[in-house]
Amino acid sequence: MHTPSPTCGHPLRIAVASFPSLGGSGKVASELGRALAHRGHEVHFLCYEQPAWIDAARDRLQVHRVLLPDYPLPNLGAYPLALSSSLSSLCERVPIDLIHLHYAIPHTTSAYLAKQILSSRGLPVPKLVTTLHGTDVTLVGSDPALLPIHRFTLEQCDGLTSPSDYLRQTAYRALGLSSHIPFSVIPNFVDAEHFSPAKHPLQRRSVLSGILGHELSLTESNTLRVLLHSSNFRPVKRIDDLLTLTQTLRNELPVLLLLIGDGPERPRLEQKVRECGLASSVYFLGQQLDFVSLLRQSDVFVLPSELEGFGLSALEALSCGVPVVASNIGGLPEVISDGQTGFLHPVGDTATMTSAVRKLLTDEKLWANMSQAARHSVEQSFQRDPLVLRYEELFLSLCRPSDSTTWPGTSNRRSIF
Ligand code: GMT
Repeated sequence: MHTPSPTCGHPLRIAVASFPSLGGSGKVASELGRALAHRGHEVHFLCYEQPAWIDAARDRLQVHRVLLPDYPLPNLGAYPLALSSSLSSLCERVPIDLIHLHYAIPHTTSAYLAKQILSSRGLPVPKLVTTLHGTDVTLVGSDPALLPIHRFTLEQCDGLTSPSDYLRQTAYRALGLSSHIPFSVIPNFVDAEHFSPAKHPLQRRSVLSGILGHELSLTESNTLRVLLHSSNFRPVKRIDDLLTLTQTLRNELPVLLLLIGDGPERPRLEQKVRECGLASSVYFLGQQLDFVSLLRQSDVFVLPSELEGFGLSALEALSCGVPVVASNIGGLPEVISDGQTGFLHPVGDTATMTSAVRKLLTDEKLWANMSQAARHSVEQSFQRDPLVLRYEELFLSLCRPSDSTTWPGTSNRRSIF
């Protein structure tokens, strides 16, 4: 394996706990961990299964499997406790400077317990930083069943971050967090080189023929209008609104709705599509690790969610030059500029969402302007590298020894490389 030349003068040892599945928080954690490792930091991921986006050797980081007990107690997930044990064991073996938790529940409580274990044994304790992502503040985080432990452990962190100002404000309000904890807003980011607009419009035909299962003529593929949505298929995504919208539009235009992802709502939605006679217009494509080629061939990305802490999937679409029609809620207005990179409408207002999509599908000039503005907004505000540096600065500032000019990793600790 090629050893990276550290581009940061003060390499840290960072442990990351995140969900390994195909959700936005896991994706952000993986991208950030990979980028920090390439900057010369030593990055350890702790997950209960192999994280979907990480190839440890290629990404120059280490993945530690959180081993769950063979005999889990009924109804009591052992993961939070097992993660605590794994974190404290890792910190005993490797002098970890900072633990970064992605999605607070249950990660922050596990890390807090790990810290208690280490300090009870007189061992050095790492700094804790939690990135709140969405429902760990809203639906799950503010649930009275969890609120006391959630608030307490968040307040034990050395730093908090969220990808949107909306989520930061909501965390203070809904969780009643005390204002003394440093809390930064660091927007989510994309690899804008990877998520880039289509360079070869002719690919559209082969991509769409592949999905539909039959050869399309050039004219057919050019006239077909493609809507895309990707999510974890939970009720909060309001995919029914998307079906309503498609049902209206398909009477006017040749429209295809591509649904990427999986989750609890999928079986019900598949049945609804069949019952409504939409099967020839709506395609469930399942989990896709990389669907950039589909994004590039889409005309509009639609995200009618009830709530979004940020809306990473919308950002990926904008980066590919695909305008977004979404709910005017949560962190979405911080990602999508209404009237410029897409259109925002009240949650559940399927009529106005439908007319916004119709406008984009029928007005070529409007689409071209929005597509360009969408890409430009990502280049201006959501590029990976400057935002990774914001995290790095935060981590370095928290780990800088208060009483000396030496840094962890450069003095009395073994060197990383
Ligand atoms: O909060 C969730 O339901 C899951 C979480 C995830 O792991 O994907 O999604 C949240 O984090 C993403 C990454 O920061 C954001 O882009 C999503 O908006 C946010 N989801 C919600 O707030 C519903």
